[in-house]
Amino acid sequence: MRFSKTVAALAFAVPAVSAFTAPASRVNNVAKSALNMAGPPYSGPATKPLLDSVEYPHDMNDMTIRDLKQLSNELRWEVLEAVSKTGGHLSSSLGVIELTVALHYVFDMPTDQIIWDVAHQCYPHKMLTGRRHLFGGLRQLGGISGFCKRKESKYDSFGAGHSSTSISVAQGMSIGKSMLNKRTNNCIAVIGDGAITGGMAYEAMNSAGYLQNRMIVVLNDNGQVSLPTGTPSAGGTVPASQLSAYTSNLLVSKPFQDFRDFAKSFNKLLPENIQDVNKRFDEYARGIISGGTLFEELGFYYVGPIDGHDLDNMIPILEKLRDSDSNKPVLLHVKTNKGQGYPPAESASDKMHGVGKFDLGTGVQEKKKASSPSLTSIFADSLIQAATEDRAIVGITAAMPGGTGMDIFGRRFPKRTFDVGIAEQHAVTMAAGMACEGLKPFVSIYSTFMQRAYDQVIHDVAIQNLPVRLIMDRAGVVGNDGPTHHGCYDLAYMACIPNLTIMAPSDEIELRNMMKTCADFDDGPTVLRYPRGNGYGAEKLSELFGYELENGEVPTTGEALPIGKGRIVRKAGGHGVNGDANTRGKSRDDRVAILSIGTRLHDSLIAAGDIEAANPEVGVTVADARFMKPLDEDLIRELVDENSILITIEEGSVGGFGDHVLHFLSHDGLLDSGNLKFRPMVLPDELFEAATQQQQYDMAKLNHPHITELVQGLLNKRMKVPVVEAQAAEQV
Ligand SMILES: Cc1ncc(C[n+]2csc(CCOP(=O)(O)OP(=O)(O)O)c2C)c(N)n1
Repeated sequence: MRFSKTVAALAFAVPAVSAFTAPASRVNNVAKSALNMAGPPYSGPATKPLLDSVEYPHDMNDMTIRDLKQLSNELRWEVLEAVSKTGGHLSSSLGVIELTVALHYVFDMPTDQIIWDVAHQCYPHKMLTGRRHLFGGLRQLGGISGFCKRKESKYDSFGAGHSSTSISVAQGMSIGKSMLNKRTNNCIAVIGDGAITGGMAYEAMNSAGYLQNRMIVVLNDNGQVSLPTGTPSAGGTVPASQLSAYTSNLLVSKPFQDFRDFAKSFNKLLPENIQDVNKRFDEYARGIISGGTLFEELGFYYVGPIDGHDLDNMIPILEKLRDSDSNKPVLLHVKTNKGQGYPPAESASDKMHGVGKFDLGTGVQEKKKASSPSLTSIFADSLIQAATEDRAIVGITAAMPGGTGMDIFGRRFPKRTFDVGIAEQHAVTMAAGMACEGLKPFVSIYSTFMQRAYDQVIHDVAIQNLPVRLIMDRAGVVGNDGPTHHGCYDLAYMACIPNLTIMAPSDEIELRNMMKTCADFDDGPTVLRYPRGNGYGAEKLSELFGYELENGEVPTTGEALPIGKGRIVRKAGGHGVNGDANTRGKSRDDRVAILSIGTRLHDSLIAAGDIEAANPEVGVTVADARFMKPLDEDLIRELVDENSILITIEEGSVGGFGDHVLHFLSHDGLLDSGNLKFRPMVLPDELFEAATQQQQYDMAKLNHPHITELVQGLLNKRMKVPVVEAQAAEQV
């Protein structure tokens, strides 16, 4: 503990904070601001003496509040400098600089536990816990993660990336500590007003209130729920949360103002030395009838709202909570600004939530020039087209309008766009309800976040065979966000559910076709998954995929596909390679088929050319399954009939497409004769840490050289057979 408890409590369950006897300041001349934010150009301190003196939180022990303010300035600039070089989550970290400093100053990590919800705001925390020097490798191959990770540091109490888990974790830890008779210490969940819209947070608060475990929930309220906040939607252009609207009213509500007046006059009756410290706390304590009600009803002791950038205020309040003997859960409501202290972030519509590299002086981000539109924008455009023709079509997002393209749809059809906050389960079941009434809901959720809504997909959509369109963006490996964000499992977890029709496009033309298929198909639920990234563009589409494009342009409308039918894209000796179909692949032994679903078609085609170039007698056929479900059984039979080697390839985990094909092969008797070599290529059974998407494909061994290598190995085996037999005959 940094301060002794000397001051008696007021009439609250939480004891009073110590008289704040600040040690002499370690900085003599901090009055002048270290940050120049009057720019552009914006600039920061050339040296960071206080930050340099903090390797771990205990190094802050002797600091005064004045020092801590200076430390916060230095830390803010350090975060800006680091993220400007690597990219990453910027504004959430900027918004919690003072909160992080205060929490680490008051509490005693790692004995006390701070659990950061989502953990995209953890950069200042990492910098104060021994990892400042590692920020050059933030979110890079071999570098530190952009989220908290237990294996990275004992100061990362719990790993995250998905939202709304922190209160459950804190409660579990609190129960663990008390059952195992560890000393009474603090479990602190820091959760944003976005993350607290997730249902799991309420499940946790409900149970914490009922079980009455000691824990502190810090509600970091910055009025930003979705990414970006304020997409035009059926709820208006506001944060997607009634709770957010409720908490933002707290500061201005009449009862709150009345209470503050009352608290001030009451405090005047107390001895002066207690007044100062208690003044702040009392103003925020649970008697604030307007604010506490919701959380009080759930069984929490509510404190707030307080200014999360005001260390003078925040530190004594945190100390009070720390020193309380109460076993009641506490909710401390803190108001912050996302992007605080950096004008370009504060004023940006997305608050510079997730950024690439940027210029510190101006805040301008480096934009890579994309040669063709992103798949997300193609999805949005296709949805707008479909919705223009069909009034029953609506779009739903769970707090990700920007990432899913629902913001584009929302601008065109605000009343038909629904942002439900971080509530994937609710989004899917709400869509099921809409489908019952004849609407055609397109629910777009990143593959990784759809995991949250698994039971809803089964129980509310599939079992009732409701025509909900489940759109999964970011399917497959996603790059720098790492393991919590990969969309690797959806083919496996969706394909085992009856009634679903599941598609994965291999390129942007196919994405449009599949969107049209989803829009037209009304006999049951459809699932469409596509990766993070851009289309290939006209040149590649015609050169590699063999499209004959009208006027050399990528089509901007789609055509509905026959359900459950794949297509042959390349025949042996086919498009763009030397040789022709008559001279190669004459016998079945010389014929190879690659059956791809989704993104790997591109690499399959390159591999096919390379294999044929290296083996003049061999012919490689490449097919695109298009549908994971229903499987195109006729196509598989045809490929087995004509080829002695069959490879399946997908950007998904084991248990997905390849396994379903294998299941079919064995039950259809296609393996019985023993003359088929079958190999499924899938993502390996491991977690891919942060890296670029390309590096991750390489690590996964799903690029064209890996396909070539696998096929070549099988061809070599085939060719070795007669040699071995000949040698064996000689020996006899
Ligand atoms: C289950 C889940 N759904 C969606 C997301 C994507 N996401 C990351 S941060 C974020 C907004 C979080 O808002 P808040 O908790 O208020 O933190 P802020 O970004 O405002 O700092 C969202 C929707 C997620 N991480 N987890």
